[in-house]
Amino acid sequence: MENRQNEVTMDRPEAKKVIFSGVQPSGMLTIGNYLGSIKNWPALQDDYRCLYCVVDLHAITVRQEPAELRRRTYETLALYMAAGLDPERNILFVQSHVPAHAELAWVLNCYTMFGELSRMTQFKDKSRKYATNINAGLFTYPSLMAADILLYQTDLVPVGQDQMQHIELTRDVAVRFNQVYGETFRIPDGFVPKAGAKIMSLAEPEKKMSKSDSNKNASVYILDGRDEIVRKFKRAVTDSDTVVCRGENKGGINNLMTIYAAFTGKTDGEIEREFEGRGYGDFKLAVGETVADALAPVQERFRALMADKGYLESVMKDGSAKAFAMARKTLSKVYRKVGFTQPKV
Ligand code: ATP
Ligand code: LTN
Repeated sequence: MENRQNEVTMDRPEAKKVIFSGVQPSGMLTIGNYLGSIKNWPALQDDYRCLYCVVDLHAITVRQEPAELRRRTYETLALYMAAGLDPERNILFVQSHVPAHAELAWVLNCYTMFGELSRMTQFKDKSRKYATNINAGLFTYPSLMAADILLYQTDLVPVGQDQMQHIELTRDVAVRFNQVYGETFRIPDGFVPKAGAKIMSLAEPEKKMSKSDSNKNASVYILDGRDEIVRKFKRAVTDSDTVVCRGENKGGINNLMTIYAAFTGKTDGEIEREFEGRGYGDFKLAVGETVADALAPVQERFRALMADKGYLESVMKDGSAKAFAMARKTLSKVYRKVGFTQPKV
């Protein structure tokens, strides 16, 4: 969808469109995260200016164990690269290393309405899940996400389906700010992958697969071993039917078909024909083995990267310097527009 606001030329020196996305280092990444986000990113690295962030500020909206958060921040960055993102062709960085994210988030908080934030599905879900820790950060999470995106004059935000509501809010806040102060932010579009936009839990197929699910059999993690992956798919909840095809009340099979299609590129018709006359058992085994085969090379690259912390830190440092250079232009424009003093020394 083109939007008219962006037809107004905005001062951006780069010819390429900008892509921004992020993942929270809040747990071990699942195949939901993989199929909904990082697997799709390497294909974009030549045609767009891409920034991928490990959003650690977002992660602390839920209580984290400090040592684990630190380790997962390295792991998430390593997984970005293991999935195929080249740090020379993408800006890979950690959110807390670029203070402009928190600074712009504060300003945007003052242009985001209580009612808008109250309607966010993720906030409602997480308030239920973490009922003893419904903190202000969990509530204003979308303003920080809007800051992430708007700082870089982003055109496109590749995400899983669950994040589209936050992108809509980002657009609304950006339009509101532009209406008051004149063109300041580019209005971004979300973009959801064709296959794998919403992978469901293997244990409760009506719920999305999530890296912070307490039931470890519900999610397949990118770093699970082969036997573990095959075992989890064997145990996946299905239904009492026997035919491998999509259908209402067949949430489990629909999900397995989505996963199989996303990893093999096969259509539903092809999958149905492949498993005609064979039961769910054969299908589950095939899905498990396919996923394990596809993840093996990612895991190997991940292990090599994690063995070299020095290299990961150099990528973080280089990425945050590049991100900061872009972010400060937008932040200083915003500060000027809202009326903050900016003395020239
Ligand atoms: P948490 O459980 O900690 O909230 P999460 O697993 O939902 O985490 P995020 O870090 O919030 O993961 O999301 C990272 C990216 O992965 C986002 O683009 C999100 O849309 C995508 N994503 C997350 N879960 C799924 C899923 N089940 N299917 C497809 N995409 C997903
Ligand atoms: N909220 C997102 C993670 C995220 C993000 C972003 C995604 C934080 N900032 C900016 C895209 C663009 C999530 O996946 N839960």
